[in-house]
Amino acid sequence: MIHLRRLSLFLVELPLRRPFVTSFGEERVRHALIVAVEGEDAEGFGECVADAGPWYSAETAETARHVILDFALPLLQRASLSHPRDLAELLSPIRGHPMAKAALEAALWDLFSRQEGIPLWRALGGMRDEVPAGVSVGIQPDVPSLLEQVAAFAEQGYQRVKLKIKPGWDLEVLEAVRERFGSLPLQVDANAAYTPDDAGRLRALDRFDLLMVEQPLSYEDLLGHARLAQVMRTPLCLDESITSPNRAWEALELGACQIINVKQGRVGGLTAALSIHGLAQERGVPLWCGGMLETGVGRALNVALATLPGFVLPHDISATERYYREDIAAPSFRLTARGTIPVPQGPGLGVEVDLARLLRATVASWSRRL
Ligand code: OSB
Ligand code: MG
Repeated sequence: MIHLRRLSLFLVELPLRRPFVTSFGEERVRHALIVAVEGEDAEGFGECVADAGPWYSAETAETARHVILDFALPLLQRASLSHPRDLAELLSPIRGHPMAKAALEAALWDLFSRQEGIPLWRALGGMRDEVPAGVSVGIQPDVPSLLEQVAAFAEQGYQRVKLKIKPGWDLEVLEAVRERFGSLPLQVDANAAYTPDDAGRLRALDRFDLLMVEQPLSYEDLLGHARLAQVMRTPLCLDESITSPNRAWEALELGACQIINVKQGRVGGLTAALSIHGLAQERGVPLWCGGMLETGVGRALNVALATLPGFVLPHDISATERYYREDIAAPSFRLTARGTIPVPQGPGLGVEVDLARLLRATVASWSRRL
């Protein structure tokens, strides 16, 4: 049984080392809602991946706080859970809000695995002690700046580079990157910046030998992606569209993607991510773990998930120093000479939240007894 005494939320603002620009906007500061649950003899932490504004997803850090405190907490107070995987069922009366649910579930997984004295990756059924690291490079002011950044990341040893694209920052840019880095494993992510009318432009991406094109069309448009997949040689990967195991099943049934970017925070939690993993394993669909510029807490969650056997492609899991000067958790994640991130071996997340740093980054907090 998981006995909970207290639930606390910390809204933190952590400045990014460099602004991160995508087709949907620019992020200079990461706004993260950190969830802490206090059990009998241990504490667990989770991180909500929702941003300050509803640009990547409908959820925001503020809607997550509202849903966790005003709707999830009362459900939690009336129930007793024997395992973190039971939370999703308990919260099922709440429609939507997968990011809010995932953050709470993550804290329970951390608490549970700490109480069991095992690392989270083991509790999830993982099987790796390091995970292949990729890096996601935002839209740059000009092509020379992009080439400079890609060169630096390739030099550091990242196993593949993902370029953010949008109409006008795509074909010419890829031409330049391919010319300079002939054999570098490359993929692109449009964050839904194209429409079915752009099919011609998207087909032109086929000549750059990309590992995949991620989320070219609207988050709502599974059928559009299925039609696009028919005319493209490059595999399609979905990110924003996959908000639950059921949506993953629909996408695969429709042929809307050949690859899934799994973010535990986007699909409703680690348990939901495990069911997507099961689905993908049955069908031989390759998975990789996406990122949302998480702090060390969220990064530890992603690393643990990426140890599962179906996660076979390089992840958007980069070293801490790629994102932050000072993180709220320690130790930080480093890139090995092999281009991997070692999996922490301590109990739970395997990283510790530095309370002083957490409080320094906190702009608002809430705490409730359970
Ligand atoms: O689409 O994968 C995305 C960051 C914020 C929001 C959406 C995305 C991303 C990234 C960065 O691509 C991945 C990372 O955390 O390194
Ligand atoms: Mg993406």
